[in-house]
Parts: sequence; C-alpha cells; structure tokens
Amino acid sequence: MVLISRSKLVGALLPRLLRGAPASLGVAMASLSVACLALLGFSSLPLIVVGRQIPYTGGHFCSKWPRLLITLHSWFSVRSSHRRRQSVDLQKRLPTGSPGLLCLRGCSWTRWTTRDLFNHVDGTRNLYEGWGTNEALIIQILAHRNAAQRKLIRETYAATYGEDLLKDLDSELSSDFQCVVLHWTLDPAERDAYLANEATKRLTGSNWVNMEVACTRSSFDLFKARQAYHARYKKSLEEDVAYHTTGDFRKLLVPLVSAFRYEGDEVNMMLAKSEAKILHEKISKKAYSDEELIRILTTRSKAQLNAALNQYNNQFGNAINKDLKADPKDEYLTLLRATIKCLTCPEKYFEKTLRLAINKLGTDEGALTRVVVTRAEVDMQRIKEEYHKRNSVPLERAIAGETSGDYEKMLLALIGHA
Ligand SMILES: [Ca+2]
Repeated sequence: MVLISRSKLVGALLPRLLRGAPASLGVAMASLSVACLALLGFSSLPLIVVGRQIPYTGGHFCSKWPRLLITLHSWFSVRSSHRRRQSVDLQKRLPTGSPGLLCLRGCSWTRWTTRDLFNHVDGTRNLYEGWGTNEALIIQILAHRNAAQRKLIRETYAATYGEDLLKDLDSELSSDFQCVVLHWTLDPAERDAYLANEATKRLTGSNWVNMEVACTRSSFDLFKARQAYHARYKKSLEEDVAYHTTGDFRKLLVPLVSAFRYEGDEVNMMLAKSEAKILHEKISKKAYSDEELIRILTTRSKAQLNAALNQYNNQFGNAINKDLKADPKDEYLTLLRATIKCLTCPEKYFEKTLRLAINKLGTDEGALTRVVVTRAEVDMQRIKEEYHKRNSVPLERAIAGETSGDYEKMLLALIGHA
C-alpha cells in the first residue's frame, strides 16, 4: 500500500516539476524516477501520467532521456493493455522473433505500435517533430514481417487506436520511403489491385504493369487481386482494363487479367506440338493478335505453355521471342514478348525491369519499388541470382549505389540484405 501511494504521489508531482523546471532538467529527473520505478516493478500509472505531461514542458528533445522515458512508458502501457486484453494473446499469434525495442521482457510488441513511435502517446506533434519519426524502427519491424503478420499488425493497430496504420504511415512518411513502406504494408491482393488501378489511369507503359500482375501471380493470387479490386473500386479490373485500352492491347490484356489458369504440372505433348505449329503459323503471317495465338497465351497453364514453346523452339529452330522481334520498336510486339517472358521465366523479366530502372539516367523508383515489394516474398532470391549473372554486380550493391537513406535501407532489408 505504501509503495503504491508513493508511486501515485510521484506520478502527481512529476508533471508539476516538469512544468516548472527547464525542460532538460525536468525530463532528466522524470526519467530517473521512472527508471527507478520501472526497475522496482511499480504500477504503470505514474508512467502514463508522466508520459502525458511531457509535451507540456514544450520544446524539442534531443537527448537520450525522453527516449528512455518513452521506451519505459510504452513498455508499461503495452504490458498493462496486454493484461487487460487477455483474450487476444498476440504473443501466441505472433511467434516469430526479431523483436522491436519493446519485446524485451516478453511483452507483446504489437501493442506498442508505430503510433506510439511517431506521435507518442496522445499524438503530440511537438514531440514527434522534435524527436523525429523512427524510420529505423519502422524498417526493423515492418520489413521483417510476412504478409500474414503485417495484416495482423494492421488489424491490431486499428483495434487499438481506431485508425488505419496505412493512413498514419501516409501522413508521417514522405517520398520514396513512404511509397515503399505503404506498398509493403498493403496486403498483396490489395497491393495488386492498387497497382493495376493506377496503371489503368496512366497512359505510358502502364499496360506493362497489368500484364505483369496478370502473368506473374498464381491463379489464386490473381483471383484475390480481382476480388480486392471489386471491394476497393466498386468495379471490375477487367472492365477498367478494357475501357482504358484499345485495339491489339485490349485483345491481349483483357483475357490476361481475367485468366484463371490451371496450375498443375500435367502436360499434353500432342497438344503442345499442335499449338506450337499454330503459333508459328500465325507469327509467320505476322498475325500477332490472332484469336488463336491469344487464346493459347491467355488460357493455357504455364506448364502446357512451356511445353508448346519448347516444341516451337525444337520444330522451327528459333525461340518464339526471337521471331517476335520482327519489328523491335512495335509496342504491341514488345508487350507480347514481355508477356511470354513473364509466363515462362519471370525472374528474367524482373531482372530486366530492375536493370532498366537502375541503369537509366537517374532511377525509375516506381519500377524499383514495385519489383522489390511484389517479389520480396516470392522469388527475390532467383531474381538476385539472375541479376548478378547478367550484370556481374550483386543487386544489393546496384541498389545501394542508386538509392540513399531510409529508402535504400528499406529496399535492402526487403531483398534480404539487412
Ligand atoms: Ca541510374
């Protein structure tokens, strides 16, 4: 009892001390007291009181003391809210290690959130601005969580604060770093829907993104992206792609984004042979947007298509993409070749996309971010090997040479280098 009342007393006195004394002294004293209380395992009450009072001391803090204070405060609020909500035992639902700062002593780190980090307890901008958003911690936490864990973080954040983590990240971060963090935090299906929707709004080169999404995702993932598109935009991906394209592009892209290909390994060799012939016949006649050619490319399973293209190579002595280079500047033919590449060897397609994004004068951050974020959990290892083989430079080094700051750190973390 004595102990509790003493801690309450300290809690009540500290704010006054803080208001009266110069900021640095007040914070130092508060931090010391809080540290002592924390070590002795006292109630979190005084910490919350102290935590809330800090902003009123005004000014910007740069010393270590506020950090210590906030860390301790957050830890206690994490612990107490965790105790209050026994029903949601996040500790058990999130077993993987690599903790944030506050994982120490086994509290559930998701309870302490980016919001505490950015804005401190009650969203005080002063403190946030003086202290700076902790980008390093955002990278440390978000970059090392898989899609299911990121989803859980978003849900927990929404349940705890009643706000969308994405919106908070959006308002606290900026430029390329913001873009990569937001894209990464989105659920993959939502992200694909977003990328596709953005692509249908733009003109130049945007068909590529829709082709990429349609050809490099699994059938089920593409289906989920279409569902997410319905939910988010209240219309279908197919109708938007059809509306925003014309001619041959429309003929190819609409069935591509609508596809739900069979995903098994079974291959019909007779069919592969006959369809290789059809493809060759159409290409020799320069009928590049012929119904049959498009039917084969947009409906066959990837295994069956591979078999047909191998047959093409064997029977006619050329890889199909070589025969499709008749007019290297034709945009439709370029897209057709990229489609075949995405369907048969996506790592090569992505290697090239990264190479072009990096080797151009300046950097194509949009493409760089898109490829890293969408492939990090899929086939980044193969893309990295392909990149190293093709460019004699590891992808990590190429990215480090091309980008900087938190953007660079996030990208490197996502490709598994940090
Ligand atoms: Ca460059």
